Amino acid sequence: MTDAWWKSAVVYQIYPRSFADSDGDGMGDLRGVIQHLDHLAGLGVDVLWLSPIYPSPQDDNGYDISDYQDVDPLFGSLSDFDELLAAAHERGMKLIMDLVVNHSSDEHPWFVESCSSLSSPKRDWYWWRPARDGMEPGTPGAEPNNWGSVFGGPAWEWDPATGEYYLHLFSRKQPDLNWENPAVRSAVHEMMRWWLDRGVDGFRMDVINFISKVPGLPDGTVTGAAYGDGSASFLNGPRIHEFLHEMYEQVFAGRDALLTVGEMPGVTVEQARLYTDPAREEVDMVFQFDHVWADRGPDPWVLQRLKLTDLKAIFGRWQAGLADVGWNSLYWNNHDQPRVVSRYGDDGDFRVESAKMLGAVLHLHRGTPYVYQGEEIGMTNYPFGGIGDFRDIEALGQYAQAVEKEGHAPEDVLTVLRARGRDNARTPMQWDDSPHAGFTTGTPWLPANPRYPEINAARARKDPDSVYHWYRGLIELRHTEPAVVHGDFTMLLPHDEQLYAYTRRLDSTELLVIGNFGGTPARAELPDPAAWDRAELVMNNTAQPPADWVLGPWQAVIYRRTVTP
Ligand code: TEU
Repeated sequence: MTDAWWKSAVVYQIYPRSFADSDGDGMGDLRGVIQHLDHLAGLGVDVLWLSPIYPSPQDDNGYDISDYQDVDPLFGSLSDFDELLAAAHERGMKLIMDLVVNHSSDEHPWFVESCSSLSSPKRDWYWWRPARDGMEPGTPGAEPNNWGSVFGGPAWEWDPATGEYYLHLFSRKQPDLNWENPAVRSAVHEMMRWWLDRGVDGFRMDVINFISKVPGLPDGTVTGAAYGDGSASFLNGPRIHEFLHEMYEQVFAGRDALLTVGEMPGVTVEQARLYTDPAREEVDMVFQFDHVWADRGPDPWVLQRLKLTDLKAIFGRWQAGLADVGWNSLYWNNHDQPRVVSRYGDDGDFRVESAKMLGAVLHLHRGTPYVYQGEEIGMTNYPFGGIGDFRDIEALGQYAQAVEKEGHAPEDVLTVLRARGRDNARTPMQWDDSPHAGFTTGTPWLPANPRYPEINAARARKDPDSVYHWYRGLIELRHTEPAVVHGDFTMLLPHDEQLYAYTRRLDSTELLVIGNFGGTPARAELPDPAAWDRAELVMNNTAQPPADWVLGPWQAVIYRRTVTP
């Protein structure tokens, strides 16, 4: 397994709704993706991950699926999809789908049938429970337990027709599927095989570590928020490894060259070793969240600045923990995260330098890097004003709960949503300097970031010093330098609050990566600087190499040397 193809691969995530609109309805679509494949092939990425394109009421932008085996007309048709898949394959890129099976849409026929009566054969496909003992169903506090949903409000919705509640960890239009029921599992497996038979190359599995629940669904811990935290009953639940191994056997066994990545909020290193140990046949890699929660304080509505030593401790732990078994995925951005250059970099005067530095520091770790659309041109957060500017169900739901139920000041909540809200990632991809950034000829569903005349793909492709060409270089380095893929990782300067430094070593090749996470010069106090005297400077994001190991603002350097024993 050491030679698994995805170890030297880079994945690019497409959020189809915001990528490119081919028909002027303001919404991105599959033909829009086809039109821009050369931008992606030019970047050198190996795999495309498509966020959900299935029929959906779009309550959570497609993460609420009402038919797992079709394409939403918003995005096109199955034949557009086949064309996209063939066009990606022709360019040597694989394509993986988003698998959203912790929950379906409430408009999925399975759920519609499940609602139809207490004795429906599909009743047990979801989590139905009566009201809390002695409480009047449908009244406040009568929910079967105290859990809150991720998007605000209770995790239970009352169904007056059958007199019971159903569980939804996300919106009430996303009822949780009951994985205890073997019929649910085999229906999911069958659907997955159908996509693989069609030619897709794997899956990114949405909140897959939530699928096994403690069936008693006990009350969660009371935290001071409006609802309890039930996560102990569903994060990495009792049967999760069994379910993933069964999925492997039923769906993936005997098929070559696939990629599976489980999105796992709250996963620990110890659990990830189990999930990604090839001998256990579960998933190839997981998305952990520690490094994107590093700037989250105890109060969710108070912004906390990142401490670089925390970030280094997190990555150091993951690199060490998955060194001998399993594999890391590496990401700064996706459709749920704010833009990294605005978050951990400087999106003002040093936008280009800091975007490049962040890219280098991430990509040179051991693991498979993921690039989210727009990251490769250094796209920034959007200047949101009031709550009316947001579209994301999470932002709207959390705002309502925090302001109306918990008494937080609206301005405090807005400050956090502006900095961290998911809509920052979802504004249209900036293609060129024409209206709406060249995303649509119509009215975009979310406005383009006003910085598009300066920050756009056409301009970046023409400029050899752009973030785009830097990312292209990082991807090429991964493809050509085995030490990037397989080298051992050693963190340096763990106590430095400004510089991020580490080495990678494979046989006689050693790489040194240093990134300055600040706008002032800083000197790297390397343990053995003389060893690097004659090293080759492979990449440098500023005009000058460091003199006497002093890095300029947001500078990043990658050195390579041959180690003589
Ligand atoms: O996200 C899972 C998840 O935990 C998110 O709720 C995330 O922690 C949060 O949004 C950060 O602000 C996945 C999808 O990526 C997300 O888009 C979906 O909304 C969610 O699952 C439900 O399917």
